[in-house]
Amino acid sequence: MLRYQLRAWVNPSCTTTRSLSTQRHAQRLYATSTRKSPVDFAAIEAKWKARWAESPPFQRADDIKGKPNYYVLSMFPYPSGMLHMGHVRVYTISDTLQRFRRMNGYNVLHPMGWDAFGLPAENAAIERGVHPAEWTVKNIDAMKEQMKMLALDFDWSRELATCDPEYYRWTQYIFLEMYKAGLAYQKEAVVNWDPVDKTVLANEQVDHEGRSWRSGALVERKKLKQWFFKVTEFSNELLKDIDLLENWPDRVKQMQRNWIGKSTGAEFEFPLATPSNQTQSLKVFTSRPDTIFGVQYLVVSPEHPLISKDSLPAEQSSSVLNFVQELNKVQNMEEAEQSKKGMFTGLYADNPLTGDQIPIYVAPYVLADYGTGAVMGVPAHDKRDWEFCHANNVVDKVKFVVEPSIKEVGKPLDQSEPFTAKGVLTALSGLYAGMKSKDAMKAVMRDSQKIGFGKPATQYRLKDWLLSRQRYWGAPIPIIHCPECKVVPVPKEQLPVVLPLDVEFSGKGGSPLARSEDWVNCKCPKCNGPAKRETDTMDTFVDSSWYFMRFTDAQNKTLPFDPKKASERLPVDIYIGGVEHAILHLLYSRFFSKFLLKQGAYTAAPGTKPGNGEPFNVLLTQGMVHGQTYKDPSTQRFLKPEEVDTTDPANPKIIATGEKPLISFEKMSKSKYNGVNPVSVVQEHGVDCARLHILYKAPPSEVLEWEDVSIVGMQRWLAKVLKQAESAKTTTTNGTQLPSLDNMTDSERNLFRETHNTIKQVTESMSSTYSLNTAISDLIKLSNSIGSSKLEASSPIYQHAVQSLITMMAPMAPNMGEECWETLNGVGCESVFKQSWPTWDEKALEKDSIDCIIQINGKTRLSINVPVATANEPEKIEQLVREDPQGQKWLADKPVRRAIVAKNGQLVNFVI
Ligand code: ANZ
Ligand code: ZN
Repeated sequence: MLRYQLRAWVNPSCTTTRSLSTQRHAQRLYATSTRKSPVDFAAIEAKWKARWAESPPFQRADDIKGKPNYYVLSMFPYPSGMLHMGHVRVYTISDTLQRFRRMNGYNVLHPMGWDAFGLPAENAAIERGVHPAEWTVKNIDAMKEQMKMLALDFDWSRELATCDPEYYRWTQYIFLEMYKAGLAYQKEAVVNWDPVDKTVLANEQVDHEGRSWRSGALVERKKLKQWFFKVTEFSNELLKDIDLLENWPDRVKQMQRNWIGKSTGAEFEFPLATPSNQTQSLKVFTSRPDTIFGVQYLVVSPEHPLISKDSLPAEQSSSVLNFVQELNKVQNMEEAEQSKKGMFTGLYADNPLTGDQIPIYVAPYVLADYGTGAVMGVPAHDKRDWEFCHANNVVDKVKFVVEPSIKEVGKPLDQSEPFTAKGVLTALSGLYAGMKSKDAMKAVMRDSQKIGFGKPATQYRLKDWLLSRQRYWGAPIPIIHCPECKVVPVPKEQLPVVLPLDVEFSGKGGSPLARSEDWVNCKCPKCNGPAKRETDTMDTFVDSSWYFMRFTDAQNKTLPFDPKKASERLPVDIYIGGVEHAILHLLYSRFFSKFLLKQGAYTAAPGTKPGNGEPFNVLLTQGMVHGQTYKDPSTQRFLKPEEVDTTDPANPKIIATGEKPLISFEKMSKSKYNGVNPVSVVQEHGVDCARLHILYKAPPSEVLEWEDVSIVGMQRWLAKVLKQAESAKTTTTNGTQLPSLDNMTDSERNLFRETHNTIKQVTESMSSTYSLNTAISDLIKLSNSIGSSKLEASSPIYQHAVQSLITMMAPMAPNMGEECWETLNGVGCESVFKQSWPTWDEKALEKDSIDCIIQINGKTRLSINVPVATANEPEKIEQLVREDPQGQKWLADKPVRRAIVAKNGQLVNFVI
């Protein structure tokens, strides 16, 4: 469906829905496979792929009534055209969890789509002359094929691509809602400007020397009108509600808190010594009002309104304005902020609390968009102030007004570096001398409030979201600029504002949209006069801030999504993705979700915490996949795989020198030659082994060190389970004739206990701890217990064990899960995925006897098996010891004077 829409848009005459080449590609996948396993995984996978295509084992979420909903979501990918191991990892996790939920009777939503706008497509157009739309559609096709190869079960009926007009129409709709609510606005902001190509550059297009990736020109900072979302309106809610996110990793929550960065302190308003009619005073934000006596100067940011011809004294005005202009030529914002440059403005202010007159400077280390864009300089107690002060010789002597509360008697205060901690106020602090910082802050606040000099203030580091991009490949901002009516939103019934397809990509002379005159020129919806379209497009983070909502109702033609459908499905129950999105994507999604809840676009589902609009209940951040690198120990050069002889995997050698290479695991990258292509892994080892291996190698949230030597372990295990299925093959109906616990023999009881223990452990791993690696090791242990059990394969308890094993393995290894299930139950049986997840009997977990360590006079002598019922009865244990030949030897016929039972009966010390 999706491809239809997109293709129709790209090329209205296109009718193919599936390219032949990708079909052939899929067939070719297995042709080269070189397998060593006795099991023909390729054949088994091909068989089940066909079988599932014919009769899908799962119903789609919409088809099921009366079951609880469950929404499993993995972060949708950018369609680069090639899956990497990180993708394979995240989708394997989500597919496993969603299959588990279905088998537990949930009505699961597990959708997939494409984060399809963005720069790479546009670069491809500039470099290779392919249209971004065409390039994107081709990549989507290729990646979807690869996903299907991995037996990932997504609900493709809800597939979406953010570059599809049917999707971005609603992105535009939500933008208009934001605009109407006063949350989308325009203001000037600094952008990277390429003076040669005359175009705006994204940060990624500026190299570390500050040069344009294309023209090589030094990039300039230029102020342009930009669109913003007022995220800061939600600062407090976004911060406060982090506490509600019980199932998010603490690390991510802390990153969100730091990003929002709430800071409390004071705002002081310093009167100017000679006020001009433009400005009377200068406001600063400080987190340390206790240092007010240490203020030796004030500093404003270069963008501060005080830095203007009208406000500056005539004498200094031109040199100061020159200084600021020069600063703007510094390519890199960050570099400017790091620099210690500064200049005296010629202005002075009064400090009403001290009576001092202090100079005002301008310096780029003060940020325009934090606090008031001005600071009080306290060199003794702030590192940046200290550095600035020393670099510019601002004062003769730094004034230390706070000292450590505990210091050595007689030792003078160390004045060689700033003292930034809180402490006790020194004699230089006037009537506050001797107070602790904490008390001094209160006292200073009280006194300065009385004289109207200061007031308490809260600051957030969070800034409004600059969302406009001077790019082509993004959702057009649905705004029209009319000379008469100014900014006019595009009426909703005229959405989508579709990207024109016939544009030229040269990378020069501004954005292709701005040069597309037919498109730019339009009529004003208000006065019908000639007007122009906004040519900026939206940041791709806008697209991804609401896609999880669209999935709840992906085909809706009249709204972004139906409120009822969204309310039934939201919040997402579990969201899985890379930790690199821990800040922005999650924060913006939280912002959208809270906004849309307020708008009534959906309501909080019953049973969830009401009204907070948090979009993701559980967040599972998966770790990176690192690849094995080989380095030459003498030159530290990274070696290509073909330079290393790995015939003996335990002993790799550098072919040229015979030396042992240095081995480490690092982030996969071309320059380290350590990338792994998932397609070749699957070709070589099979889908299920690849899935199991990836889940087994590390807990989901930790770094996974990929090597495929040990993947044979998974092949062996799967072969073993298949054999066990074979041995337990049944013709009779299973599961009905299990003897009761009391009637089981010891061997039966043992295997039964192992089975139920495993069910309990694996269920917990799948539903709450998500330690899928331990789930696999628990299953391996169970198959070992089955292998070493003395029971006949026809024993109902043996069969029950094998059945449970296969059922629990199926979500992770779906092909082999089906194959083993069919082997066990005969051709024509129902899919393993139609089975319900096994449950455990708490009683079966109880051990009927325990091993008890026997000490005689404090020395360990033997261990005996004691029935659980007698574990805490020393007389009975003594009896058992005496019945044991070994025990009899130690106790002889000496009377026991005292018996001490420890560790719940697992240890008994007899004093004789
Ligand atoms: C005087 C002072 C004395 C400061 C001292 C700190 C230590 P947080 O806590 O992160 O919010 N500041 C304020 N506005 C600024 C701006 N626009 N650009 C750069 N720095 C700015 O930081 C608050 C502190 O950051 C403020 O407190 C101010 O320096 C600085 F011993 O004021 B302080
Ligand atoms: Zn108009």
